[in-house]
Amino acid sequence: MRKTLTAIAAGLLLAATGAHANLVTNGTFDSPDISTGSFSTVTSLSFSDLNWGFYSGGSGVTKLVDNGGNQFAQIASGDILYTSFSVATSGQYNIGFDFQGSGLWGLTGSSWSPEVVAPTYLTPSAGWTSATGGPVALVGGDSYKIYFGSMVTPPQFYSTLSLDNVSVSAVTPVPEPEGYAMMMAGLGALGLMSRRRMRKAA
Ligand SMILES: [Ca+2]
Repeated sequence: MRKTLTAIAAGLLLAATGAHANLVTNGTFDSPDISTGSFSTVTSLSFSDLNWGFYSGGSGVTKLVDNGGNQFAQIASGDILYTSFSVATSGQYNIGFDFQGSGLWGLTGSSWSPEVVAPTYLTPSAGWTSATGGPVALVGGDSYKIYFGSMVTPPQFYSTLSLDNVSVSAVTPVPEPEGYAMMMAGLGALGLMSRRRMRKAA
C-alpha cells in the first residue's frame, strides 16, 4: 500500500512540474531528418518545418549538417538564424546551447524597448563547447526571439558558427495550473486514504 501511494505521489509531482520544458522548438535541428552524412542549405529548407528563420547577410552558405545521425546548423559568416518562442509564465529563464566556431547570440522581446538588446559575443572555440546565458527575466504572455550570428571580425576569427541543442527553460519549474490542480486533488485523496487507514487501525 505504501509503495502504491509513493508511486501515485511521484506521478502527481511529475505531472505538476511540466514547466521545466524547453520553450524552443527544434533547438536540436534534428527535424526534418536529412540523409545521414549529408548537408542541406538552410535556404533550401522550409522554415516552417525547421521552426527557424534566416537572414542572409554574407556570401557563405548556411547549412543543416548531419554528423552521424546528429544534425546541427552551420551558420555562414554574416548570416543570422533565429527562432521565436512565447512565455506562459513570468520568471527567470536560462539559455543553453552548444557551439563551435565564432559569432554572437542575443534576444529580442516584443515588449522590450529597445526591442533588441546588445548581443553577447562568444569566445571563439575550435571544438564543440557548451554555453549558457541568463538568467534573464521574461514576461508571461510575451513573445521573444533568440538569434545567432556568425562573424569573422577579429577576434571572432572562424568563418562559421555551428550550433546545436538550443534551449530556453525556467530556472525554477513552476507548476502549470492543470498540473497544480491535479496535484492538490491527488494530495487530498492521499490524505483521505491515510485517515481511513488510521481509523481502521484504531
Ligand atoms: Ca542536433
